[in-house]
Amino acid sequence: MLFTRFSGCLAAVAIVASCGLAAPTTTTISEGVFRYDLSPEAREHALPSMSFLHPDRREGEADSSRQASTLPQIEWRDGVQHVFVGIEPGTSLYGTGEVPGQLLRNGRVNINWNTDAYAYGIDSPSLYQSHPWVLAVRPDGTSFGVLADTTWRSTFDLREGIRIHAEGPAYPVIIIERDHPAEVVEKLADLTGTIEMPPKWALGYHQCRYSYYPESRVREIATEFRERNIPADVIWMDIDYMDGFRIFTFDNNHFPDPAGLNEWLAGKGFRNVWMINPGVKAEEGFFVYDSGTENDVWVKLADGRTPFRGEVWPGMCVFPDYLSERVREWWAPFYKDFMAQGVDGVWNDMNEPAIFGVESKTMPEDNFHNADEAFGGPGTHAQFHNVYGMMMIRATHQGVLAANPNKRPFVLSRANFIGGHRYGATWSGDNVAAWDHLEWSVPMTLNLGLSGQPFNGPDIGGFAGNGSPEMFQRWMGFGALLPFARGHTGKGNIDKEPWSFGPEVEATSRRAIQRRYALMPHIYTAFWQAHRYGTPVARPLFYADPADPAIRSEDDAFLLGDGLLVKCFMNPQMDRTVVMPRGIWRQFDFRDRIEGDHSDPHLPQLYVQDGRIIPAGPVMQFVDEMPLDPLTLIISPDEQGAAEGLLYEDAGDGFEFRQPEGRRLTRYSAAISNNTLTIEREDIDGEWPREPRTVRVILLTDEGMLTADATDAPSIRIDLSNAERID
Ligand code: NBV
Repeated sequence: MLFTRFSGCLAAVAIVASCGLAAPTTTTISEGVFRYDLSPEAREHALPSMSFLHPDRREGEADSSRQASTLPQIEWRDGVQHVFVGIEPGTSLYGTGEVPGQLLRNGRVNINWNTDAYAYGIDSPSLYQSHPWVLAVRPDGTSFGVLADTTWRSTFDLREGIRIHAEGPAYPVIIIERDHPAEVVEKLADLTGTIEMPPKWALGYHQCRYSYYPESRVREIATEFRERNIPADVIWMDIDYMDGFRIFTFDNNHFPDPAGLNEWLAGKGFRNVWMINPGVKAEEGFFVYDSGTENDVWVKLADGRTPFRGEVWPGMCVFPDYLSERVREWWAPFYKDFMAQGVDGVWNDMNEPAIFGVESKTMPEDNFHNADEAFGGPGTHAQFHNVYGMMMIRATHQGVLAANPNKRPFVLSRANFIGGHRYGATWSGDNVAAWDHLEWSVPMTLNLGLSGQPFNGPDIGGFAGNGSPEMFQRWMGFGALLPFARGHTGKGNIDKEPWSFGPEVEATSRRAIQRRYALMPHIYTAFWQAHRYGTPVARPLFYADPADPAIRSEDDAFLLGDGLLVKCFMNPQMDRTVVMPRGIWRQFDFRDRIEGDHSDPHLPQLYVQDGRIIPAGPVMQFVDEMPLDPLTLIISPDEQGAAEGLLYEDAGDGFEFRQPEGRRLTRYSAAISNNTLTIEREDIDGEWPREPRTVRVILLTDEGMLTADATDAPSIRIDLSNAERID
C-alpha cells in the first residue's frame, strides 16, 4: 500500500513511453523560461519540483516576448528519459554544480549522485552534491541554461552538445534564455531562490581541523590568532567533541563546559561552529535514539517498516527520514538546547548520507522514505538520495532559527541539491593537499556559483595529506578571497594554521587574510547581491565580457563582486599568464594598511575595472571589532574620469535589515575635472541611520595611487593637487 502513489507514477511513465519520439510538450512558464516534457501525460504525472522555491511556478503558464530558440529533443529509450540539446560551435558550457577540474565543462561527463568522495580526482564522476543544471554561453555572448528537474540519479554528458539522461520517471526540462549569462543565473535564482543574508561573521576567516581537541587546544588556537595579529572570526569543532560521536552530546572529559568555551571564545571576538551528523547511534538509553524510535522517524528498509541500520562514526546508526515534515519537526527542536550552549553555527557533515563498509558508500537504493505529499509522497532512496542532505539542512536551519529567532542562521553542509543553497553554505569536501586541487579551488567555486550556490569555498591547505609550505602559502594567498574562506585539514596531518609553516608563510597568510578584512565592505555588498539577485559572489572573468572568446576558459583568476579582479598565481612554476578581459583594469594593493602587501609574490594581484569604485575598510581582527571608519573608496576612473560603486550596510546580524530602517544601499559616483575629484553619495535603498565618518579616497591613476581624506557627505570635493601619493 505504501508504494501505491509511487508505482502509480511508474505506470504513468509506461504509458508515456509508448509516445516515443513525439515533439516535446512545451509550456512557457515565465518570460524566457520554457518547460519541456516528454508528452502531455508526462507533464501531468511529473513529480513535484524539489528545486524550485515555489514549486507551483513550474506548473503554470505565462506569456513571453522572447521566443524559445533552444529546442530540446526528448525521448524515452531503454526505460529512461533522454534529453538532447544541440549547441552551436563555440558554445561554452559551465555549471553542473560541484565538479572537479577546470571551469569549462565541454567534453566532461558527470553523474549527479551525492557521494562521499574522500580525496576525489579529476575523473571522479560524482562528488557530494547534485546540480542537474548546465549553463551555456554562445559565441555571441548570449546564453541559456538547462535544468533537468529531477532528484533521481542523472548523467550530464557534455562531450557532444548537452546529453542528459536520468533514472526514474519522466521529468520536466526547464530552459532559461537570456542575452547575458549573468541574467540566466539570476533567473535560475528567481526560480530556485537565493541564499539568506549570512551573518557578517560568517564572511570572516574560519579556522578548522579534524579535530581541535581537547578544548584547551581550541583556546590555544584562538589565542595564537590574536597574539599573532592574524584576523579570524570563527573556530570550528569537528566530531571529536562529541561523547562517542553521539550527536547533540559533548565529551565530558575533553569538552566539559561547551558553554564556557563558547563564552570564552566570544570574549576574544570569536564565533564557533560545531558539527552534527545525520547518523544517530542505535543505542537504547541515548536520548536522540530513544526519542526517534518512539516517534518512528527513521529511514526504513524496503519493507517500509524496519529501520535501516548502517555503520558510521558512532558504530551502528539509524538515520532520520528528513523527507517527512513530521521528522523535520522532530529534528529541529534538538537544536534548542544545543544552541543554548552559546553555539553560533552548525556544520552538517556525512549527509549524502555516507555509510561505512558498503561498496555503494550509502544506504540501499530500495530503502523507503515516507516523503511528504508535496515531494510526491513516499518513495525509494533512489528517488530521494540526492535531496537527503538538502532536507537535513532544511530541518537544521529551521531548528537553528527557532532556537535563536533574532539571529541569522549559519549552516554548512557537505551534501546538497540544486536549490539547497536556500538553507546553507557549502565547501568542496575532502580535497587533497596537491597542486591540482589547489588550482581547482577557483573553478569549483565558480561553477558552484553558476549553479546557484554562491557561498562556498575549498579546504584551504587541502584536507587529505600535508602538502608543502609553498603550497599552503599560495593556497592561502587567494583562498582567503574566496566566498567561504576556511583553513581545514584531516586527522593525522601536520598542523595547518597560518603560522605552522614558519614566519614567511605566516606573513603571507596574515596579509592574505588582512586583505579579506580590508575588502569586507565590498565582500558584504557582494553577498547582499547574492542574497537579493542570486549573483555569484565569485564570478568567472567572462562575466565582464561574455562575447570575448579569449576569456571563456580563464580560471586562474576570478571577479570578486562588481569590478574587482583577483589574478591568482596558483603555483610558483606557473608560466601561464592570465588572459585579462578587454578594457582598462588598474592594479592596486593595500600597501597603505598592510605591511609588505605590495611586494609579496605569493599573493594574487588585485585589479579594479575602469569606471568602478570598490568600498573598503580598516583591517581588523574580527568583523565586529570596529566601525567602518574610515570608509575607503578605491576609485578606478574611466576615460571620462567617472566611476561608481555600491556599498551595502546593515547591522551584520539579525533581521532588521528586512525593514528599510535596518539597511542602507549607497551609490558613490566619482567624476574628475580640472584636477578636482567630486564624489556624490546617493541613497538608493533603505534608511539605516549613517554615523558620521571619514571617507578615505584612493584614486588609481596611470601614475600611481593618490589618497585624501574627507568627511562622508552627500557631496565631497577633493582638490587633487593636495592629494598624497601612496608609495
Ligand atoms: O568529521 C571529520 C571529517 C571532516 O573533518 C571533513 O571535513 C568531512 O568532509 N569528515 C569528513 C569525516 C571523515 C573524513 C575522513
